[in-house]
Amino acid sequence: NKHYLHSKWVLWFLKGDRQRSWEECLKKVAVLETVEDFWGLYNNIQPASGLTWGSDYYLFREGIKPMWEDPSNIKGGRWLTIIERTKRAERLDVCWLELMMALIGEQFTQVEDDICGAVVNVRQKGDKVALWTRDGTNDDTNITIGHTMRDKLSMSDSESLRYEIHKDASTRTSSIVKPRLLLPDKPKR
Ligand code: M7G
Repeated sequence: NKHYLHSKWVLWFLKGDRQRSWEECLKKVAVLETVEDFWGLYNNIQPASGLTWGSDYYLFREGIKPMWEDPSNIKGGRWLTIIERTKRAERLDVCWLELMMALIGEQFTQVEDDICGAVVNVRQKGDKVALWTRDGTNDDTNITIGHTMRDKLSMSDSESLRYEIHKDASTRTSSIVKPRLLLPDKPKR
């Protein structure tokens, strides 16, 4: 008596390795069809906080590769939150788990077709948790998604969420990408 997910999801893992190309480092771990598949996998892999620096997990809808170049991502972007170093122990694994559960539980109702997947980047300079959406110019939908993400991750007002267009990130010359959207919104005056 298994509990089938609304759609299939694929977990990918990337272990940073300067000797190889980014794409060569990206490996498919498992396809998830049921709730039981999800917990069976989750309980048997390292939590994000246990990975070495430069590693990533990606949870994407089956059929969408977790890269900017995929047709579903090419016009898209991401809601990004950077986990403060001092909050790592308390926030990193929780945020990543809550985001994965929101995805497989299709908690982004009405806008689920716009959700491509989620990413956690384990980085010494600050871990990142992000949600990738299909259309970077669809502000209304993306704001709805951003609010849901803030809610699912129980983000406080001091934790900011920024929406970046993948095209801007992939062609960046500096490490700073100007966000298209911000939550909480900048105070208006
Ligand atoms: P990152 O891992 O997203 O963040 O990107 P980081 O800067 O905090 O490590 C690091 C590098 O990985 C990028 O500059 C790209 O060279 C490569 N990379 C990351 N992503 C998500 C992609 C992608 O989708 N496609 C390609 N071709 N390269 C990527």
